[in-house]
Amino acid sequence: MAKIINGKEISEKIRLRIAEEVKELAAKDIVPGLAVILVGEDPASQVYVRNKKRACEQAGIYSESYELPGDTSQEELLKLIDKLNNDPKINGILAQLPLPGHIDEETVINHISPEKDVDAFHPINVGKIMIGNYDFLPCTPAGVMALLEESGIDCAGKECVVVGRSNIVGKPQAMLLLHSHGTVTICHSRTKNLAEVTRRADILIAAVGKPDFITADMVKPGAVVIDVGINRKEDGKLTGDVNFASVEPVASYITPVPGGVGPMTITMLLQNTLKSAKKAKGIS
Ligand code: L34
Repeated sequence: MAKIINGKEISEKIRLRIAEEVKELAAKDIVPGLAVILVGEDPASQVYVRNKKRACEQAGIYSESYELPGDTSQEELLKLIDKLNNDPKINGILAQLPLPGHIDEETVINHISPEKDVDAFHPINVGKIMIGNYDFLPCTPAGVMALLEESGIDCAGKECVVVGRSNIVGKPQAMLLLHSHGTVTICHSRTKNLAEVTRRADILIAAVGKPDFITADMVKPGAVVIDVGINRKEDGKLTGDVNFASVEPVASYITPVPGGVGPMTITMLLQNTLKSAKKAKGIS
């Protein structure tokens, strides 16, 4: 029987700390501001953006959201980003991914000022993370590290296996585990004998985007299993990349979906926005 890592509860605890710090800043007339841009009407993205707005309100962070039609041109989007890059009320800018097919995500990400890149997707921030001297950490991998830390799980010397190699999760996740002194392996669709590799993991991070991809036979007894996947089943219910029912009895710790990594992604976004606001005012 695994201990369930409650991401919602841990999130609430961290968000309270953030809200307190935001309140202290308010006394100095400093209000952190976040701009969230959503292009198109993807229902899942709409939910995440709504959750982000609400989380800002609850933490006392000013937020603006731009919900643009799906046929918005790349040029218009870049113009909006220019405006936000130059707006002193705004400390963080986030373009919710995925963007519609006619817009080049890399161009958009590169257009956001690195100082306001609270997703940490800009190549400057990616490079800083690689070196280990960074301002922002990408929200989802940072959320995973916070879950481990808050659960008292130390990565030093452990076999950490990340399944998935995306720029948003897999690659930066591996780097953060390395910074925490884990022995890190990244697996992907070309990995041979995947189950053999995942069974070595003391800490297994699933970020593949395929429901029920990780099954009990792929997990070492006593492993910590973190499920980054958010997949929507035909009945509309959310499910992770881990087959929870079969893996839970084998693992020592496991995160649920929903209520695991998802809320932490948003919490780390608040943290990055706060950090950016402080940096803009010369407060460290
Ligand atoms: N630019 N695009 C950008 N930044 C991000 O950090 C994201 N991500 C991912 C998708 N695109 C992005 C998110 O915000 C995934 N993601 C995200 C954020 C929040 C939640 C899930 C994904 C979340 O709130 N999850 C809840 C359930 C929500 C529901 O009911 O659908 C949970 O408990 O997991």
